[in-house]
Amino acid sequence: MTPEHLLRQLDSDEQETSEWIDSLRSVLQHEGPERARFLLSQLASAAREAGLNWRDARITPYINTIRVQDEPAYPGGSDALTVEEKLAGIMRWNALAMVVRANRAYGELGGHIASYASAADLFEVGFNHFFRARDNSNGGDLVYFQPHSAPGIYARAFLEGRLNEDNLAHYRQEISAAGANIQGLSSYPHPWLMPDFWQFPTGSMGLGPISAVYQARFMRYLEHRGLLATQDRKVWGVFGDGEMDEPESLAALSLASREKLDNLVFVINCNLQRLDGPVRGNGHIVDELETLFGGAGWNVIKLLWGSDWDPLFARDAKGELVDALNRTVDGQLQTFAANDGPFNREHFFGQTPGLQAIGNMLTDDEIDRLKRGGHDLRKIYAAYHAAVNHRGRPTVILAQTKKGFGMGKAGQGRMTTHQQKKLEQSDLIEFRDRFKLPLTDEQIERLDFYKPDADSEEMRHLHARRAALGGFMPRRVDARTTLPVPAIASYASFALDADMKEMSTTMALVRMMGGLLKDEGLGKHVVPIVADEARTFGMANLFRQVGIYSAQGQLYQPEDIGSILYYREAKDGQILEEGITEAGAISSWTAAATSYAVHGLPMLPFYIYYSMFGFQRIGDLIWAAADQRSRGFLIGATSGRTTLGGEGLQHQDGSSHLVSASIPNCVSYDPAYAYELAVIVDDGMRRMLQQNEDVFYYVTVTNENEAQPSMPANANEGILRGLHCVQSCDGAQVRLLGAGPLLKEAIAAASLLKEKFDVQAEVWSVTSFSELARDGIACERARRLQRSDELPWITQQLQGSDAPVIAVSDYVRAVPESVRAYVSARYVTLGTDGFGRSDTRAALRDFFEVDAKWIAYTALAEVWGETKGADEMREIAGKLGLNLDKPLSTDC
Ligand SMILES: Cc1ncc(C[n+]2csc(CCOP(=O)(O)OP(=O)(O)O)c2C)c(N)n1
Repeated sequence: MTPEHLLRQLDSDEQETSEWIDSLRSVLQHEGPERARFLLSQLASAAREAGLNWRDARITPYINTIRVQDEPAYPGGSDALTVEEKLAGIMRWNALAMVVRANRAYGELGGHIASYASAADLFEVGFNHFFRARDNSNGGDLVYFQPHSAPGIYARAFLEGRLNEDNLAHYRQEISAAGANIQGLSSYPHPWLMPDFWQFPTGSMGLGPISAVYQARFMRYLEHRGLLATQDRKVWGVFGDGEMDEPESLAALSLASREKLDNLVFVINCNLQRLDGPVRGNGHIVDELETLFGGAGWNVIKLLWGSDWDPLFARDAKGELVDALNRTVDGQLQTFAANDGPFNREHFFGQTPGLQAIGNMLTDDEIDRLKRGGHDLRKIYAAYHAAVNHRGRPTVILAQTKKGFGMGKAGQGRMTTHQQKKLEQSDLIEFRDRFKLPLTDEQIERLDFYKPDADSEEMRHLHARRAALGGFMPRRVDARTTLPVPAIASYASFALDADMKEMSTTMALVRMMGGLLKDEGLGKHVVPIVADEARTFGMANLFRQVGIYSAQGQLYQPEDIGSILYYREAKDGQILEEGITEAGAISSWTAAATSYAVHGLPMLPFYIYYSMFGFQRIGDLIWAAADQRSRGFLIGATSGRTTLGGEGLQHQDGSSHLVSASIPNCVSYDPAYAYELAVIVDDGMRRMLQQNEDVFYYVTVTNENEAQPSMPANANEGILRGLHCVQSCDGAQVRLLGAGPLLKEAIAAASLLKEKFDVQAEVWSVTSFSELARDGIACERARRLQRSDELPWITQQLQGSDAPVIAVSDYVRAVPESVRAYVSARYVTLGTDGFGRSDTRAALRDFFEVDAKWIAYTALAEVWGETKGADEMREIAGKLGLNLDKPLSTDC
């Protein structure tokens, strides 16, 4: 039972109630809304003082928020409405034809009809009246499109002349299309595969909403820092009601209102269904979302009923209709959507005599065609108009629609409609008739695409509207703008000439960033991002240097104002301090990392985080950033399963390099030395900012202090390709490959081997197993396919000796295993498979068998091979202080 219904039952004195309400109405009429609001808040505080514990129910009745009398006139009047309705019908048909055709040809391709069928009108009003494209005078609006509505966006681009029949015929056939020199159409918005079209990949539910919020916030950041005028631009997000179940969808709602993002509009397509069935069969998803968004401080607009309901509400003097709508749960509303006029008359309007009388105002056919708000262009326009004019808060429009709208008995409101890709001829004919499409039965049978004549009213209107709004969209532009990259010596000479000074690679990175931030050309484009770990990484000095971004500036005197590193928030602050939200921080990073294309303004974000909470926790957001052709640095700090020490199981990362290696445009490094890091940062900046390569860098740094050598001569290429020699040795009996923080263990092992066992070892630093493996795969393939004789870098470097090679990494063994095929000598890997532990680095490295002693033991076992028996090896282990009977690290 809804609150209003309950209230009515509880009303013990209806006359008193109506006197109060009349007073309010009279105040409103004679003194206006401001006074009414004041009185209500006075009442509320009197209630509070009296200890009534009264709270406003956040749910409003199940009707439109915008009253009929407040609706603005529709631009272009009824003529425009008629043409735009026709256009929406054409888009629906072409989208449907595209999906059904593809599946007639290849049943496995999939695709969706019902989602766009429900969203078409929401999109059309946006395209015809609100969504502004980027043109010379305006950066334009940004729209995050519901992914499985993509067919509708293609259908529109077809009418606009941006896509042709060949493109549409290659929906979900990107590879075959490329073979025929045609641009195929991606299943979902995909900037990697359709780089001139899609801007934002939204295919994974929940990522669109959080990305849209942080994009709107990033635009404010650019504005407040004086880098870009963004104030009259909007970010629109059109999402599904089912999608709102994803935690990421709701994760940033309070940030959006806290930051007063009135440049942000969400349109939630509440067709009340998700894939399997109703979103909230036994309740109202709209009311639930109203509470959530309203509670988070958003302006909420319910857009539930079309104009044809207005006369019915006008007749509803006793509130029976509103009551019935309040009572009717979503599962039932779906059933009403799936059934015809007589069914709805009997089961909805038949509930009470009063409702029956209201229902009698309409024929069965009119009842059948009663529109939900999200299918009524006039109502949609009113909601969008209110949203874009609302100040001080973001707006959400909860638009009620019917899933599979117009798909007839076979589809509309059916449980199975989400995945429906085939329609019977009779359903297609019904669809044609419903949307008055000028297509013959044969054309319908053949699923012909339909494009009105160029000089038709529809086409002229469509082009005129887009011209007025700045051109076509979505459109992705990469103007290939470059940024100056400072000379490496200007910010990293301390690392290149470290001369055995002690520091951690994290410290080195932060110092380099400090230098880059000061650079005259590049500095202002650098975006340092943290998720409440700046102090952990020694970044507190940047607080003062460049300030923490805050739209409000700093409204308080910070406790540490007297210190030189005080916590400085500023409206033009440069650091994005996101608080404890890795999902939010990576969304900011992506906004900055794609600014070169989205805003035509290249930025260079460094997001520095606990490496465990990166690829593992927010891997899907990183995948989407990759898809979006991000350029920037992800810095996995406090990395390494044995290097982080004390933190234990949930903090010690041993797998991020495995995942990062699987992302094609992610270049990963696990450097050991500050000078390696400097070379990597320099290279990354050059590739991303000057050569406009669509790559991003993942670099792990650690908090272990160590003596940093200066950079040896000729190391550059090896560092970047993944392997360089740091201790060569003529006639080495074994080669030790150490990665990142374990390089020093390999070096110590070499000394042990020499001093205690007279075994000569060479030591190599592996800066990137994944780059070595990629190179290996490419060379091997070229050898097979083109009979190329180029050897992989690792093979070249290690050739000329068949001494065994021992590789050690602070990541799982699968990381060093990835290059096995390219090492011709005997190859043994040591890694940190298993759960982390809280203990000292020394204890952890012994536990995972990756310390100098275990490396030395492993080397001896390989060098000596079968010449030494078990007893002798046990004796050696004893000398080294190793326990050969300890369990495997994965067994405990
Ligand atoms: C993270 C993720 N989980 C699951 C899916 C698969 N999926 C695609 S659409 C969909 C249902 C979407 O329902 P809703 O958001 O209500 O949109 P509608 O199609 O009803 O408009 C699901 C489960 C996905 N794309 N992403």
